[in-house]
Amino acid sequence: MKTVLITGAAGDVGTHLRRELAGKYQIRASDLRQLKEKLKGQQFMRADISKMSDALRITRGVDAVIHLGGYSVEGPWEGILSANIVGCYNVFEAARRNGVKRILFPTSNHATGYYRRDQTIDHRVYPKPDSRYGVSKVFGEALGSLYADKYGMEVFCMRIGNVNPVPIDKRRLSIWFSPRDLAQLVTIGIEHPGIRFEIVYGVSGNTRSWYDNSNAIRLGYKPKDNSEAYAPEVLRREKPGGDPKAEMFQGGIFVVAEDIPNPAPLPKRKKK
Ligand code: 15L
Repeated sequence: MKTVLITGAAGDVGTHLRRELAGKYQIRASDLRQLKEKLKGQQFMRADISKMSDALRITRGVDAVIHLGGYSVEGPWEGILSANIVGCYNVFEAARRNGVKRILFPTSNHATGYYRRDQTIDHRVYPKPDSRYGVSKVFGEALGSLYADKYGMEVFCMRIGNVNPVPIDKRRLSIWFSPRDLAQLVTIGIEHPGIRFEIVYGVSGNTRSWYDNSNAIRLGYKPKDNSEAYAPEVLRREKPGGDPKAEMFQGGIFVVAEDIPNPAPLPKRKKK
C-alpha cells in the first residue's frame, strides 16, 4: 500500500480526504493544528511547513504528497507569504530532496477567479487570480511546472472549487466538488502513470459548471455527482442582490473582500 502525506490535514478538505482515502492508502496526516478527528491507523505528524526542517521531516519516506497546507481563503499578506509561498516552496523542495516524485497540488478556482461567469475556461487559460490567496495558488502551479520540467517531478494540479457534502449557494452550484468526486480525482492524481505536469479542475460534473474539464476527463475522471439535483433548494434560499462585481466574476466575494472567514465549514457530525 502506498504511503501518502496530506499536509493541512486538519482542514475541511483534508478531513474529507482522510475519511475518503482511509484503508486505500497509508495516510500520514500533517498540520500545525491538532486533528479534530483522528482516524484509526492514520499517522499524525505536527509540522510548521514554513520551516524547511519540518517539511523535510514529514516528506521522508512517502510515495506521494497532497499539499493542502496553508491559508485556504483570502488573508493578510504576511500570513499568505509564510504559509502559502514559503510553505509551498519548502514542501516541493523537501519532496525533491527526499526523492518523492509525485506531488498533488490542490490549487483553487481563485487562481482564475477574475474570469467572468459567462465564460467557459479550460486548463490552458492564463491565470487571473482574484486575491492574494489566488496569487499564492498561481505561485504553486508555477513552482509545480518548474519542478516537473527541471527535476522530472510528477505534478498534478487540481483547481478546486468548493468541497462540501452539498452545494451551499448559487455560485457553488457551478464549482461544487463532492467528497467522493474529490477522492476519485485525487486517486487519479496518485495512480495515473506518466504524469509530468497537469492542470485539471476539481469540480463535480455540474450542469452549471463554467469549466471545460476535458483534461481531467482525458485522464479518466468520471464525476458521479452533479449539483443540479440541489439547485431548486439552493436557489430558493438565495438572497437577491449582492456586490455586482462579486456576481460578475467566477471568484465571487474573493474579488472584493480583503479577508474571508471560512465560507463553507464542515457540518457538525452527530456523536455516535
Ligand atoms: C477556496 O479556494 C477555499 O479554499 C474554500 O474555502 C472556498 O472558499 C472555495 O475556494 C470557494 O470558492 O468556495
